[in-house]
Amino acid sequence: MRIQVLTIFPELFEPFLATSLIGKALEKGLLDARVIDLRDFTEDRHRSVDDEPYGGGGGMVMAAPPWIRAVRALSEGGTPWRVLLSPQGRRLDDAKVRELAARGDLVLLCGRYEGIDERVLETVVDEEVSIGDYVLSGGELPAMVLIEAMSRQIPGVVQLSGSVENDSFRNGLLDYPHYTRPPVVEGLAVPEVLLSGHHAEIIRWRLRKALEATREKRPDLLAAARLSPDEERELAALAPVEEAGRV
Ligand code: 4FV
Repeated sequence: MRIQVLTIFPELFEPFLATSLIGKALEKGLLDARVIDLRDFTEDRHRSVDDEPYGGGGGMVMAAPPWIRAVRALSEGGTPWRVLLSPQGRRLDDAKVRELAARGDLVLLCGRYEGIDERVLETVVDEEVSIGDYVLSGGELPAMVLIEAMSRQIPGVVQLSGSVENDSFRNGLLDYPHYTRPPVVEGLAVPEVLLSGHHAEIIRWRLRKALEATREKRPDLLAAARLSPDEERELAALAPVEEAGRV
């Protein structure tokens, strides 16, 4: 997977690309990520990237020419999928992460200021993606969120952290609860079944807990989840909602 990031703050990505899973994935060549300074594509001696908005209204807008020059330069010899991180974009979710990861060659545009001149979107952007309905000061953190989420789709990357490949949302459900030593914390014990060694029982308990958590916290996900007959059976066997909460 090749990811080229365009930003006016390349230094923001250094620790992120040098740490943990992403760092190992880059080391092992499982991921090819480069960060390019947009100012390298300016032509004035102040290397300026922003200007006054036509129509007034305060704030500054990022000018189109540096972006168009930069994206075209990064697209030479290939047809990378060009994604602008912006609140106007399609909300990022597990399905969108997989779809973008499957493209394998991406250019991520990280805006700043009030936004980017619309003619950049009309000329060198294939898609806008949002990480959530709130306004940040830049597209850099959303780009990191997307890079981290996509890198977990690369075969062999998740294993680099010794964790297993069963992320939440994979089957459309939230995760089951996790426990580790010590066996008792604040008087709270670990569920017996997890100490039983009965793997089939443990798997069934974890499915029930994932279904319960999803039903309680994200009923929207449960409605959209494609459950197997066995999962449907377990869901039906769960205590009715109002009872479930009662201790
Ligand atoms: C954002 C988001 C986001 C908007 C103006 C950068 C900022 C500034 N990007 N999901 N939410 N971007 O708030 O992706 O240029």
